[in-house]
Amino acid sequence: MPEEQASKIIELNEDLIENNERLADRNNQILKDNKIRSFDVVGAIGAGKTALLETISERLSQKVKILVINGDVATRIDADRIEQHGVKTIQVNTGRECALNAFHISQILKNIDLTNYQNGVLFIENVGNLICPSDFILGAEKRIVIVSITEGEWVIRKHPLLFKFSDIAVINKIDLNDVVEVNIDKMINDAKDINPNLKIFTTSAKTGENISELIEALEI
Ligand SMILES: Nc1nc2c(ncn2[C@@H]2O[C@H](COP(=O)(O)OP(=O)(O)OP(=O)(O)O)[C@@H](O)[C@H]2O)c(=O)[nH]1
Ligand SMILES: [Mg+2]
Repeated sequence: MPEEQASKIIELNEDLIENNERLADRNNQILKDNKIRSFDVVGAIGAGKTALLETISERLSQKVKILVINGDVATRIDADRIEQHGVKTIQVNTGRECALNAFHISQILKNIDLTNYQNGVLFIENVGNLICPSDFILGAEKRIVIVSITEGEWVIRKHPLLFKFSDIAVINKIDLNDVVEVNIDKMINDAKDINPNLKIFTTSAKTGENISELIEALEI
């Protein structure tokens, strides 16, 4: 590729990311002004993001109003799963894009009646992958990164960026460790090495192990 063309692509990417950050700041302000707590849930494909949000919704929906935005390439399977637990969901299909961006969220915030969610909580489940979401913040107050033991005990060390810029890390599917036999302590230490401020939870969405502790850390 000619050098000039390559530098234009880099500039365009920088513009996109800068523009995204500006929109994310605005989303953050709108959510704060409306007293809506917000969590950006990112993580590996199939790690259990929806399963954990189902359990959290089930346990919290009587206490607070919850809205879940689900990013998915093509379906509304996750949104339908979560709605069964008495919370409202909005599905965003990203098509060829591998992550949600701040524009998606800004459009939703513009088109819903935010007064319905005042003093409530917004969870945003991003498209499952550990790479793309690190480029696009959404404006949520906190970021939760979820992996599971079935991705292998190196998964955290191999994807440091999302762990560096998250507040809470979840290592899920610990009920399967009799079969998978990974060194969970090593995974925890990898996460701590990358980001000593991370709150780390080892959970099972299947048995409910440590879910109460995770919910407590959300301080809802
Ligand atoms: N045994 C076990 N299975 C789990 C656990 N959490 C999720 N699963 C299963 O793992 C599969 C994927 O879970 P999902 O909740 O769809 O994962 P996800 O991260 O939302 O997946 P994507 O949105 O497709 O990236 C489902 O079959 C879940 O039932 C867990 O803690 N233990
Ligand atoms: Mg999901």
